[in-house]
Amino acid sequence: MEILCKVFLVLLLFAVVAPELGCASHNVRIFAPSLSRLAASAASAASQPYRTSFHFQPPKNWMNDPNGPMFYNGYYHLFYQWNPYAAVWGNITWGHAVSTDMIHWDILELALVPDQWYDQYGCWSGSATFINGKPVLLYTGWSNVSFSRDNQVQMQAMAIAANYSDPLLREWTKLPQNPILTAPVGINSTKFRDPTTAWLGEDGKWRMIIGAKRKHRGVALLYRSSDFIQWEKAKHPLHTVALTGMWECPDFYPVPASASITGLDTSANGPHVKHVLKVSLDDTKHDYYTVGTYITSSDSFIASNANLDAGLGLRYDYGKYYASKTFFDSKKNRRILLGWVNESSSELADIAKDWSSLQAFPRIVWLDEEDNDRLLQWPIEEIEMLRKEKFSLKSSQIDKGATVKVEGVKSAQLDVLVDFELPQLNGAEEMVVNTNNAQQLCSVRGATRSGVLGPFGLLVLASEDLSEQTAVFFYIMSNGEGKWNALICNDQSRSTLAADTDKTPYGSFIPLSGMEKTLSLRVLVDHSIVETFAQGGKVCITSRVYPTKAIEDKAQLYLFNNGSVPVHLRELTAWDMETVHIGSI
Ligand code: DQQ
Repeated sequence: MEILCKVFLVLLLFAVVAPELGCASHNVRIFAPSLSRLAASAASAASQPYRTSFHFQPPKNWMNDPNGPMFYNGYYHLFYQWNPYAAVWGNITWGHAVSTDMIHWDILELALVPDQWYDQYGCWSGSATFINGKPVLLYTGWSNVSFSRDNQVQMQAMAIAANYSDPLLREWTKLPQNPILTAPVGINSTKFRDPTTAWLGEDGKWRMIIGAKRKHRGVALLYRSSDFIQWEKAKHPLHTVALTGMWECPDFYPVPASASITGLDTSANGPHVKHVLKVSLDDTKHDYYTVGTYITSSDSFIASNANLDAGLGLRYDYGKYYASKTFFDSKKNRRILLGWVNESSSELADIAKDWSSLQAFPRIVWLDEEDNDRLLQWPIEEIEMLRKEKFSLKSSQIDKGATVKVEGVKSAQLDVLVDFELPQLNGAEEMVVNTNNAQQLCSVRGATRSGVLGPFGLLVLASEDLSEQTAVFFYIMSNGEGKWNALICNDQSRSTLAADTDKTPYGSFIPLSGMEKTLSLRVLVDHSIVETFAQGGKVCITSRVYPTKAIEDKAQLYLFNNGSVPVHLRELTAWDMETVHIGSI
């Protein structure tokens, strides 16, 4: 009977993920916690000041990477690495939530749990691929080879939906052929994980990449398959960069070379297409992306600018943001980026509050037409449905040392947009600028120190007496050779009076041509997260903060300028935001 069942499953996959599956018994849910228990803990968490109002987070426990995001049959699906037992990493399953707008999420049963020999220690990260319109999941199983945790191995496995006519795709069935891949010769079996969404080549074969490392070289191993079950390793990896360490959660996708905001399906290619390779560096826990060309004849990727190659150049986000993943949203023809935002508090604090980590607010991602090596990111437009009361300030001058309160704002959940008129750049302080010293400069120069053209910007989650404040600010610098950069910082060094949190400021540079008329900021504030989108999304910075006084309706918003040159505010608009409740269906 079992053999018949296996044969049946294979035939169904070849028939391209058939709508009705008879053998769903492989997915034994050995430890799905009951939804009523989750709902009860959500209710008791409502009094917690650091739970967010419009960022996705499960009712309790630990969460990390987003997995297999997709749009299918009217629903967005978000899977995520989740520990059903504790607010620390471990026992990793695939949590599953669905939404019609990526704002209002309902949590379903766990999609994948460690119940097979090849994933007994955890169902690690992976992705979703559509085969003839039906999604299948690839993930990494963590197990051992000799019944000892000392012999850990990572293997790739696959699951298909038990019933494709269920738009919620509640139940997933692991293939009897699993594991479909084990580590190849020359790759340490503990450094072989996180299969990407697959794409179709011109030869009709599927391709996917898997993160790995060789010595200290980051590697994106390339595999090809005709049937999605038998995978063959290509002789050469898709890409590799020396000294970047283990590449986790790679992502590889096309973007229109025209810099159109319209997204492309993952298999799209051609002369009007560029490709993006993203790698998550295990050593530093940062996500780096590179724009380049996918050369189909050699199945390889070349960075447009070698200095910005994978792991060396640009990051999606210069704060807390890791293991991100994109997907093509066929509902609105856009590419959506999701990322894991860890805590900055201690593990003990996480255990005490009974949860850890958020998903960043979903972003749309596309090529920057002013600088084709760079991507732009922006919160999805659906956020606007949450805007309530609006506060505005128009055209005013912010003098040296001034702190201007945005009257009426008393909220820890805000969407803030602000445009500053770019001041005369002559006179900007001279500074040696390189990609590595921005964060350091944010600490050294700080929001409170006096400068010339800056620091100026916003104070969010600020208490009335300003003893707690998270500064988001610009600081303009010259390289002494007629070129300028805007240093952009999230400075959480004064974000809380509490000890025991990491308050290191984060930052990056935005190159300025001198022709820009404005410097702009968009900041999403949500109780314990501050997400900054600077200059139309050229640079993003995400921070976690834990104010003790500036909470709920005690949280205020200010503009400030600590530079000697007055700054002109063109316009500020801030909205108080609706609270979204995460449900279960
Ligand atoms: N998280 C997963 C791994 C991945 C890492 C385990 C990245 O698959 O490499 O929870 O955060």
